[in-house]
Amino acid sequence: GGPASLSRFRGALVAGVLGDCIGGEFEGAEEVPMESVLQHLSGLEDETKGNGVLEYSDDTAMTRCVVQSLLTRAGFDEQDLARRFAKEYSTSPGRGYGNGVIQVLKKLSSSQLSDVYQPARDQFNGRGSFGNGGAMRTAPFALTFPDRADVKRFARLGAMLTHSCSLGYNGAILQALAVHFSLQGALDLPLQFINSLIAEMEEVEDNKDARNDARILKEAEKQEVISELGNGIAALHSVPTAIFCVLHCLQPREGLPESYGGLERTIAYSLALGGDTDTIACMAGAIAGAHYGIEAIPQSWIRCCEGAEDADVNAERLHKLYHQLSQGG
Ligand code: F2R
Ligand code: MG
Ligand code: MG
Repeated sequence: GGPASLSRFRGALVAGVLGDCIGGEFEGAEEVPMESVLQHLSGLEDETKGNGVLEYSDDTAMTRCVVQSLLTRAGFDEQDLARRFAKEYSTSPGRGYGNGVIQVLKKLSSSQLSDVYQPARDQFNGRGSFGNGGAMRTAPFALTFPDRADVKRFARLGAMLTHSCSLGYNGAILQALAVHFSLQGALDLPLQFINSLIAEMEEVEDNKDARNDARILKEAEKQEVISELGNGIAALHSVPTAIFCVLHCLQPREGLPESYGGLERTIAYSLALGGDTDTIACMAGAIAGAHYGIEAIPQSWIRCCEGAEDADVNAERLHKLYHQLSQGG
């Protein structure tokens, strides 16, 4: 499809869900042989192997909250989104949330709360979270707002409800911009795509907070979080990885079946990296889906992932809202 076509919207939202559901199998594994990935993926095509439904995790649970909030409010509303995050967590706490963010979600459900951004600011002794939880749920901002300044502004605010460290919310901006550019067809010229992202992020990070937080991460790295960072739970160590997966898989790759198209290659490659596989595949899936469109996604994968059909229906609604907003309506 052309820039901002319905197919790209559906591709982005559905492939994000698939990345999460399919990637959950390997989350936290240090090493994932490509053979295991291909076996897992071919199992999805063979319903007789009885994979059943692959459940989505926090990545999709929170993305769904963002989608529902944007659609219901016809734009960004931090109070509404905070309420939805809190309600979703209290209804289904077992979706594999990050250990820190659980405290924020519990505080967000308090009726006494006067500032919805405060619980996030209190995280990690006031430093805020640098996890990739803001980035993993940010694609709907790119699928709602045609204007790039709005994508950046609302991706940032949406992430800051749980991630007040600049590394966390800037990771969300980077991921949203990657989906935004991909939606416009920018991956047809990969070098230009990367240069556009770099130029945007240089502007976003040209401030004291961003420079200071980069030092905090270095300090934290030396201490206790080194293993998590190695597993890619930090936005800084997973959003660029997701973008790399998409770029790397634009061409056929050795070790991946020739029958695979670019989207299947991207998901398979993301999983084979190990570490935070559900989240990296979710983010790479959203970018790749915005590039290749819904037609590139195997039907058999859609059938076995919880929430994939809902995402398809919601993509159509977001597509409508996006085009209304682009006409100033
Ligand atoms: N959490 C997971 N997977 C691991 C286990 C799942 C669960 N316990 C189970 O077994 O079912 N996956 C999901 O979490 C990631 C997104 O996390 P998010 O939302 O960013 O959470 P949080 O807690 O804010 O940050 C994650 C961890 O990063 C470290 N960290 C962050 N900021 C820090 C700081 N300023 N100083 C030190 N450490 C910091 C902490 O270890 C946090 O717990 C996704 O992978 C999602 O799929
Ligand atoms: Mg998850
Ligand atoms: Mg994860």
